[in-house]
Amino acid sequence: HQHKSVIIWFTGLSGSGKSTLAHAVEDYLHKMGISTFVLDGDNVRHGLCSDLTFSDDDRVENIRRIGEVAKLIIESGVITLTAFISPFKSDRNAARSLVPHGDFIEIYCQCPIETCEKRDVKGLYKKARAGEIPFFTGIDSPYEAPEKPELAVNTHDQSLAESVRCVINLLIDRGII
Ligand code: GGZ
Repeated sequence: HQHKSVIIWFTGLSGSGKSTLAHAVEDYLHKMGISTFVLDGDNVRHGLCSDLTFSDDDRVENIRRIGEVAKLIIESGVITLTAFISPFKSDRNAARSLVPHGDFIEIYCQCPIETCEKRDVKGLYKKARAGEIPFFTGIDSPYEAPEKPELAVNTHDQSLAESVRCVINLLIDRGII
């Protein structure tokens, strides 16, 4: 299947479903015979960025490295999906500016913090509320929501399958797949 290699950049709070959605979109693309790569906390925060904390400066550096790596991967023709909170607008825009116009698809996983906190898959919100994790995004560290993402998916009301459909439709509409 012919495709354009782009960066699909998911942004949103911890627990908003970025990584789940990125992997579900990846599965869909694989079934179409399209090669992809997912960068997320599980493979980046433990390796390439294991020297970084969650201070503002380190988050900036985290996102800078991820943008550069994603750029390298798309040069090999592989669609790259990134799933990081990426809380700062300026960092997301810097990543966007690394690649040609149209090759950066920003997807906002929109979900009220109350829902993320209720899910609390890893128990991190609970720890953050107890003061055990300082500078937790949405609690005592900011999240700057995108103003004009290519797509916003409501992961609170929508099923995973519906969110995947929205992403795939966007890729089709833009002639990427
Ligand atoms: C936010 C934190 C923090 C703090 C650890 N703030 O739900 P998770 O666990 O898997 O997703 C969160 C992940 C965020 O890492 P990112 O690299 O995506 O962040 S950023 O883009 O801001 O650089 C959470 C866990 O790491 N985590 N401490 N203080 N999330």
